Amino acid sequence: DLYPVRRALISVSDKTGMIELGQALAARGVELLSTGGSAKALREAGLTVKDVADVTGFPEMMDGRVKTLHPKVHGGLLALRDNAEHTQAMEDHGIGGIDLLVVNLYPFEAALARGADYDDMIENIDIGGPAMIRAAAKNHGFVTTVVDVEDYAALLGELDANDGQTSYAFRQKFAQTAYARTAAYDAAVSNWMAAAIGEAAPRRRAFAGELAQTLRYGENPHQSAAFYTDGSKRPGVATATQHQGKELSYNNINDTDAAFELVAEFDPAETAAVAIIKHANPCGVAKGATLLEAYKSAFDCDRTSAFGGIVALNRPLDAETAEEMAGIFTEVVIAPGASEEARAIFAKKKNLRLLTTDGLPDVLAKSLTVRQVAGGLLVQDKDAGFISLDDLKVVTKKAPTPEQMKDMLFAWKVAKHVKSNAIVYVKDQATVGVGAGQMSRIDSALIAAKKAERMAEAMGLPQPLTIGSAVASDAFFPFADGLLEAAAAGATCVIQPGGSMRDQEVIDAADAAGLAMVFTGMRHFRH
Ligand code: 93A
Repeated sequence: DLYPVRRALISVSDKTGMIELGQALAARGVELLSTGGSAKALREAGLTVKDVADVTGFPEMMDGRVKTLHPKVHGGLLALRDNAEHTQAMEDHGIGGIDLLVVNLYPFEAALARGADYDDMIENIDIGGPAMIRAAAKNHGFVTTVVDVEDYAALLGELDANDGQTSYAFRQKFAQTAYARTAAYDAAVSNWMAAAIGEAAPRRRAFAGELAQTLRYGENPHQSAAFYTDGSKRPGVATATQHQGKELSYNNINDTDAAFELVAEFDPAETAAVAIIKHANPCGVAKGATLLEAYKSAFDCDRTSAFGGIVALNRPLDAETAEEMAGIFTEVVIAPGASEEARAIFAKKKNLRLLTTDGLPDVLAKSLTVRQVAGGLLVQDKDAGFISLDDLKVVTKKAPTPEQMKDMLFAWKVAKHVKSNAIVYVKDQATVGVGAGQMSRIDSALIAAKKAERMAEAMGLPQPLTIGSAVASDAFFPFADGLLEAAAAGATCVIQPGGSMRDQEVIDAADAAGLAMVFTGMRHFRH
């Protein structure tokens, strides 16, 4: 199953490592063919290269749109070397076999990331490259296809191990990668087009991912798992740099994402903010004049659950906050950067993983969330819903004070990131009770209040922090009972979407209890 590499075609947009590869191939006696820019660079490095234009007898034309789309190229890639008719056709038409194809495509994804305009995007759609990749990969019985710069070393290793040949298994594996690459490429093109024409539900939708990490297991040890990036390069857990500690697990990645997306709700230019996450739900979120202050307040919401939690910061980690965090067992810390001193402090905590990114996730960016159901995929816009003061409608006799308004808006932002049914109590820009994921709203209200009571006892406070708090509900109260439970816990103002058949009943109950209440007109279910 070994097949020799005698002739290679190199056509790459990303020229990283190309010269070295060309030299290594030439040194192994491989004849080189190449397209315009690639050929030029190889030649300038002193290599002997044949232009594809000389092979086809056609110049590269139409701004390069047509350069390799020719039977002399595709025949050389597709011909079955052990088929008499195919080899006869090669001979009849002067087609030389191409045993190795090295291609990386026009940088469509990079153009997308930099927000290129429509025409620029169109020009960045590679046609000849994918055509060659698909042809070479189809003929993996004889032809080796390489589409990633990071695979050059493996290719050369394979040639050395097999005296200038590649094995069938090697070619097959690289063919699989090649088809995944062209699939991902076309997925990016079609998703870009769907967005460009404002098509929310295209009849066909393609998804693709690139392996970032194989995971030891999934949510549980008997489930296998892997982590794929979507190519968007958005700041977040998928593109973060890990500075220390063992590999992240499936659950770590999920929780880290939840933490970072939540803390990104708070503009670092305005305030420091910290979120502590357990099982994808916040067990403490706070703003503060400093990260340290925010961290302490977030921690005080639910010290019990914060143990072994995942912490996200909206500003680069500083030394004083790192010092404070080092006192408690924390699984992961993610921040848009970390000072040298902070890193040195964490370096002593071997089990703590520190991740840094180049920035915060853009909470308003349009993107999709995908969830699998039996036999299908559920796709929706990511919840980038956003309300400001002007959107709020005061529905009670009592109007909230400016302080209450601030706490309600804070609670609302947090509630968006809490699994439904979500009830969030907030006092002085810090959560003081979070009720998550209950099947009844009243239970979420009760659980959050109960936790606040327990914290008050543990901290030796005279009364729970929910006394005098603002409370947010991610969806409307269907009955007055949930609201009354929050009032019993000491909440004095309420933020909720409104829109229930029994809104009036709920408003009356709020008035009777002396609460101020605002409606957002927007719901934040999260399941
Ligand atoms: O415009 S194309 O779709 N038409 C082609 O026939 C073609 N052949 C190769 N783009 C084509 N390519 C691409 O050119 C390759 O996929 C590669 O990304 C790039 C390399 O061009 P150069 O060697 O001139 O830098």
